[in-house]
Amino acid sequence: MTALEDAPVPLSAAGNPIGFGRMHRKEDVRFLRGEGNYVDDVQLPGMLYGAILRSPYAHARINGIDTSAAEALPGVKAVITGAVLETLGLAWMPTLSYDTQAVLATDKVRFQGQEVAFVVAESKYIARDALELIDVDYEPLPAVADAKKALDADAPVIRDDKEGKTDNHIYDWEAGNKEETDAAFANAEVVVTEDILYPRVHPAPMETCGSVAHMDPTTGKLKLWTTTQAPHAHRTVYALVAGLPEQNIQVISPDIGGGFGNKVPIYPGYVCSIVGSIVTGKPVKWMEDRAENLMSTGFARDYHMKVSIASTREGKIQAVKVDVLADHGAFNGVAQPTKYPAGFFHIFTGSYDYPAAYCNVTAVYTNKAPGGVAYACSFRITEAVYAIERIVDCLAAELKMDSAELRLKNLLRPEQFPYTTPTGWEYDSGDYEKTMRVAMDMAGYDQLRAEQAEKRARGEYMGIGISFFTEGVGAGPRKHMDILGLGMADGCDLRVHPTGKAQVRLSVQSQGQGHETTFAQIVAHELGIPPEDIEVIHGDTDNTPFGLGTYGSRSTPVSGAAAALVARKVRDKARLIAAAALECAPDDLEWELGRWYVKGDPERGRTIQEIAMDAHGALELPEGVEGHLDAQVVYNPPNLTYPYGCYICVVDVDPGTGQVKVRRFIAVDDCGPRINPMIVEGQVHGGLADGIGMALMELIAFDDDGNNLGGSFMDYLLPTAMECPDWELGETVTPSPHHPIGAKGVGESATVGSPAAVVNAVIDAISPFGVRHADMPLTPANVWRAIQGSPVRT
Ligand code: PCD
Repeated sequence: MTALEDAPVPLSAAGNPIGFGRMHRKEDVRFLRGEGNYVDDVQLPGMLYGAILRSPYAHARINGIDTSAAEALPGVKAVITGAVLETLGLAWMPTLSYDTQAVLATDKVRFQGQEVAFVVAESKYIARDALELIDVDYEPLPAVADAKKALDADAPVIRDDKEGKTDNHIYDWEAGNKEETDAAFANAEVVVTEDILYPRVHPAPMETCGSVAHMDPTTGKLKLWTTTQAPHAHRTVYALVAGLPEQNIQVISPDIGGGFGNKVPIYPGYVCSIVGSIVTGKPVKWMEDRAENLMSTGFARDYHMKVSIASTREGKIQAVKVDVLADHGAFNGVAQPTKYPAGFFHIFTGSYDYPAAYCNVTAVYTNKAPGGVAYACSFRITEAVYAIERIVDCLAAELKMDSAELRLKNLLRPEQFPYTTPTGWEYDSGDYEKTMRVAMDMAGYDQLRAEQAEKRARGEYMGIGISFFTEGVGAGPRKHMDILGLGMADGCDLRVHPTGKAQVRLSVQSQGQGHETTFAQIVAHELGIPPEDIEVIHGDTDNTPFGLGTYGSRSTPVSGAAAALVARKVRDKARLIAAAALECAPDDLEWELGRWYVKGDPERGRTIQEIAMDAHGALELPEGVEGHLDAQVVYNPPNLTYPYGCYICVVDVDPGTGQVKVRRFIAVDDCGPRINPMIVEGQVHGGLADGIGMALMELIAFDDDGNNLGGSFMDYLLPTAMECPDWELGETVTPSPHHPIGAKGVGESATVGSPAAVVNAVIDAISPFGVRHADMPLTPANVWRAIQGSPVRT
C-alpha cells in the first residue's frame, strides 16, 4: 500500500490529483471568503429567539419560579420552565450513557450554569432582558466540587432524583487481569507509582452550540438546524424521547465551526428550541454565548489516576496498573460505546510489550457541568496515553535511564502484529521502532542531549520530552460497539450521473476537517472521476444514509471504507455495462484508473464517463443489470484502526519565573496512506496546539462552593501562534490490513500524543530540582512551585 503514496497520481484538467494527494480544500472557497453557512446564519420568516436562564448556584433546591414579570415584557412570546416540560414528559432526557439529565431544572439545580428556564421572544435582546425578570426562589445546598470528597459519608447526595440513591457513586468498571498484575508487581525489582491528574478541560470550539427549530404546525414536520457532530443519531434520539415520528424529523447540520467532541451530546438548549417552536408555532433560534459554552456544555477528562509500573532493573517493563477516580459532573453525559463506561481507557498499556495490566475506574457525580466528552480523543485514549507516557518517564528517572532508550527497549516489534494487548485490544499494524528512529533523527536526539548537559552545567534548564502513542480509532465493530443501542456502522451512497459527474452521500458530518475534499478524493482514487466532479453531501438526515456521526476519528476508518467500497461496487457494475457496450465478457475486461478496457487490446475500452451515459442511455443492458450507475453500502468495520506516532518536544524553562517556552516540536505520525497529506498536516498542527494548551494553560477550576472559575477566555486560556513553535512534521506509512485503502484515522492523534511530550519535557527540564511529576496545566506559577518543592496537586 505504500506504493499508493509512491505511485504518480494523474492530475485532472483542473490540476487536482485524481486520487490521493495535496489538493486544496473544496470547502475553503466559501470558508476563506467568510461565506460559510453556520447555524447562526439561518434566518427564517417570523423567526423568534430563545435564551436560557442559568443557575448561579452549584447546588440549590428550587422552591418556586415566578415568570409573570418576564411574560409581561412586551415582545416575550413564551417562558418555559421545568414544570411546563414536565407536563410534556420532557423535563428530563436520557444522556448518551443511559443516565438522565434535566432539560430544565424542576427539583434542584446541580451545577452552576444549569438550565432553569427558557424565554422565547421577538429578539434575542428582549429574550435576554426577560431572563432578568424571572424570579427563582433558590435554597442553597452544600456543594461537592472535589471528586475525592464525593464519596465521603457526609457528602451531599446530588442525584436524589434517582430513586433510592444515597451516595454519589456512578459505576465501577475494570479491565485486564488483576491477579496476574498483582503477581507481577509482587515479584518486580522496581516499582514506581505516581498520582497523575488529567484536569478538566474544555473543547472550546470557535462556534458555540445552538439550534434553529421549526416545527411546521401544518405538516407536522420538524426541521432542526443544529450544531451536531451526529445528525442521524440525534434524530433517532429526538424520535425516541419526544415520541415524534422519525420520518417527520429532519436534522440539518450545516457548516460547523469546530466540534472537538463538544457537539456530540444533545443539549437542553436544542430541546428547548424545539419545544419553543411547538409552543409558539414559529421557528425558534437559540445560540449560546461563550460563557454558556464553557460553563455548561460537555467538558473533557477530569481523571484522577494512580498509576504504577513494574519493571526489571534493566528496564524491561513487566506490568502496569491504574486506579482511576472519574469525575462526571452532575449527570453522566459521556458519549461513548455502551460496553465501555470508561471509554477506551483500557488501551493504557500503550505501545509497549509486557504481559500484565489492570485498571479499575470508579465514577462519581459532583456539582459540576456534565460531560466527559471525547475532546479530540477516541473515548479517553488521551487520558490513557498521558498515564502511560508519564509513568514511563517516571520509571526512566527512577532507573536513571535515558527515556528514549527505555522506550526503545520496550516498544512492540513489527512481527508481533496483529497484537493483542493484556487488556484485550487487537492492534492491527505497526512498525514502532522505525517511527521512533525517524523522530529521533529529525530531532537530532543525541545532539539535543549533549546541548542539555552543557546548558545544565551553566544553570540553564532545557528539557526534552518524548511521547510514543497508539490510538484505537474508527468505532466500531457492531458486535462490540453501540451508542444508546445504535450500532456503529456507517452508510454511504454513490450516484454517478449520466454525464459522469457524481454525488457521494455520507452519514458522517464534517466540522472543519475537510470531508468535502477527502471523500471526493477516495471516490476519485477508486473510479478515476476527477475530484472536482464529485460532490460530497453530508449533514442532512433527509439526504444522507444513516450512520453514527463524526467523533473518535472514525470518519476515515468507517465512512472512508464505506466510500471506497461503494465506489468499488459502482466499478463492478460499470464493468458489466462496459462489457455489454464492447460486446465482450466482463472477465475479458481490465481496469485502469477511470476506464475498463479489453485485455490485450487497450485501445478498446469505455471510460467511466462513457459507461455512465450508457447506464442511463439506450444501450441494452445485460440480464440482471438495472440501469443507472449507482450503489449503496453499509460498512461494519471488523476492527478499529490503530494509528500511532512519536513526538519529541524541546522546552526551555526559566527557573526564576516558571515560564515555559516550547522551542521545538517534532511529530512523526503513522496513519497509513494519507488521502490528502496537506489536510493531515493541518489536522496534526491543530492537535499539537491543543496539546500545548492542555499541558501549559487550560484549566476549568472550581472553588469549594462549585463556582466555575474558568467561564471565559480571560480565565480559560487557549494557545495562540505565540505559544506554538514551527512544527516539524514527519511520517511513516504502515497501512491498516483490514481497511480497504489501508487508511487509519488521524484527526485526534496530535491532541492525544502531544500533552505527554510537553509535560515530559518540562519535568525533564526541572528534574535537577528533584521534581518527578507535577500536574497540568504547567502554568508559570505551577512550574515555579514545583521548582520550590511544592508542586500544586489538585
Ligand atoms: N485523513 C487523510 N488521510 C488519513 C486519515 C485522515 O487524509 N489517513 C483526513 C480525512 O479525510 C479527514 C481528516 O484527515 O479530512 C480527519 O480524518 P479522521 O481522522 O478520519 O477524523 P474525522 O472523523 O474526519 O474527524 C473527526 C476528528 C475529531 S474526532 C476531532 S475531535 C477533531 C478532528 O476531527 N475535530 C476537528 N479535527 C478537526 N478539525 C477541524 N478543523 N475541526 C474540528 O472540530 Mo472528537 O471525538 O469529536 O472529540
